[in-house]
Amino acid sequence: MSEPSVFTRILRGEIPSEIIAETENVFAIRDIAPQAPVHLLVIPKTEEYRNVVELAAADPALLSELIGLANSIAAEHADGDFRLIFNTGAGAGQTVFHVHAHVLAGGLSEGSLG
Ligand code: DGP
Repeated sequence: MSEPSVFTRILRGEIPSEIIAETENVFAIRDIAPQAPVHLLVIPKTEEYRNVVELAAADPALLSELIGLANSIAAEHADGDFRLIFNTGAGAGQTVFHVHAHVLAGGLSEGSLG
């Protein structure tokens, strides 16, 4: 058995982090190292999927639930517009292999991915 992910430990209350929103199968927290004025993470409660490709293939309804929560928290914490980023693989900057979406919002530069 591998160790539980950092996000599972947050969900269990073993690592402090406020759960700012949740649905039956998904929860949201603030990123510990924000890269935008609003930087939230939306995470399935299960850690069985390592990345968004695995999640989409195995459980599209759960991916849809995740995107729905991203949309609601972007409306609650910013003006409703947001970037949704899934780093996929270590070479793309993924460090936690429990699928999660970064929700970036608020004061983003126009016309740029950076
Ligand atoms: P990624 O690099 O795409 O795997 O994103 C992992 C993110 O998780 C990274 O932006 C920082 C965040 N993170 C890691 N550990 C913690 C933690 O203990 N608390 C919170 N709130 N965020 C964390």
